[in-house]
Amino acid sequence: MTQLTFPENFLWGTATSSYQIEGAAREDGRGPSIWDDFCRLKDAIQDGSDGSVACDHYHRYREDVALMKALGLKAYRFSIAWPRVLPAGRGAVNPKGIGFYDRLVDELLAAGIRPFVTLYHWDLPSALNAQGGWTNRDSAGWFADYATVVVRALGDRVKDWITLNEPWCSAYLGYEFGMHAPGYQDQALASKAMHHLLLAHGTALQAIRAAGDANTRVGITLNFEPNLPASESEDDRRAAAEAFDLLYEGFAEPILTGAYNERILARMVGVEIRPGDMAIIAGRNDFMGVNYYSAKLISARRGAVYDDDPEFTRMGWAVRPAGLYAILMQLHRATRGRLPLYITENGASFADQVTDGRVHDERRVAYLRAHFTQAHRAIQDGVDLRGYFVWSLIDNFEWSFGYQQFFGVVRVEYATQARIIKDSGYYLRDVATANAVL
Ligand code: IFM
Repeated sequence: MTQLTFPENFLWGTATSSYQIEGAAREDGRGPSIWDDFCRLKDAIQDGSDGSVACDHYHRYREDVALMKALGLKAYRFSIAWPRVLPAGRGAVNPKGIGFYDRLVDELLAAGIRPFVTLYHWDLPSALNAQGGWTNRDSAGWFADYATVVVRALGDRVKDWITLNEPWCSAYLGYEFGMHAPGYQDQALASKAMHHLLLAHGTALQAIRAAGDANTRVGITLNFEPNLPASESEDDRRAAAEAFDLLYEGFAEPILTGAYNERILARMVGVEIRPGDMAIIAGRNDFMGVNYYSAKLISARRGAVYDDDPEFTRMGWAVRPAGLYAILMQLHRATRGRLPLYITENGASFADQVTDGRVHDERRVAYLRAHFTQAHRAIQDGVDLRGYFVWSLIDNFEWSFGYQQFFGVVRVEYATQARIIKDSGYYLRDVATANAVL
């Protein structure tokens, strides 16, 4: 059997985010975030939980870094809680807040693990939400100022920065569908949030470069759900190519081309796009982060097809590894291969069982193997893919699903906070060590 080997220096890692794992929500001067507020709303979270304790990573980060080291991982993507650093969102810096990330970065570097830091993974300070949050155009400046504070504090050791995680979720789940914080249901608010998030990304690109050094690299992480043809027929292929894709057209396209297309402009309500905005949004990125979990199947005759799949995860997402190859190739073509890519999230939630102290999560292992294989195929076809971060290092707070979804390659026993490496964790260790799909 031919071994599918990845390029030398390919980075294998895992990803997490602050609100989902840290806990310590009221400790050491952390200010409240929109997720603290949202979790208190009736029925907002399926199991009535919140992230106030989560995986207690704030106190157990050394143990978690040791786990990554034991798994042979060379990179870790985590996010900074804005309200830990700037409790009111702007103004006074909380030294204890930045101190936590300072220690975390040192711990990672001592373990030989390269930090990839996301500046915004959804925990907006409540004080800024009171001023309109992302619907306020000033949010771009607030975000750039916050980014400057963090890069000045950590930029001597952190070289890889991600501005925003999945701005589609912040804008649409947060402001139009009401499923995420701050929980609004208003198309105009979502349109404004979308434009301001993109503007915040572009403004922060400049701020991060100004605060960093010549080795600073900065990009954005977007989530994708590409359209795949339901069959190889010409009609289905055309239908898939022509079908609307808000995730790509609304976010990747303006960043890569500096323009919103007609379909996006037609959906925007009440947004003021000022001269110069699009040039800021299309500022130079050093890389793009790709979050991939599933794809849409499009049939010319039936439209979007939901019932043809062999397998769904516990989230109800169809397992479609070919979509990962498709989006990597689409981005490769759109950037003429000039923009390095990282898979900044990919993984699956399944119901795990502990048997004699082990978690035999063979479905997650199969999911990862199938997706690693597609990533390898894309590299063979010319994609400049530099690394792969599995979502997630540990089971954690899955937003409106609470603690009922399990994405970790390490299980968390929430009653004791004990960590148990799942078979998928050992599999990832073996893949990372061999630098090949096994
Ligand atoms: O847990 C989330 C993460 O915060 C963002 N991307 C998708 C993951 C799974 O839903």
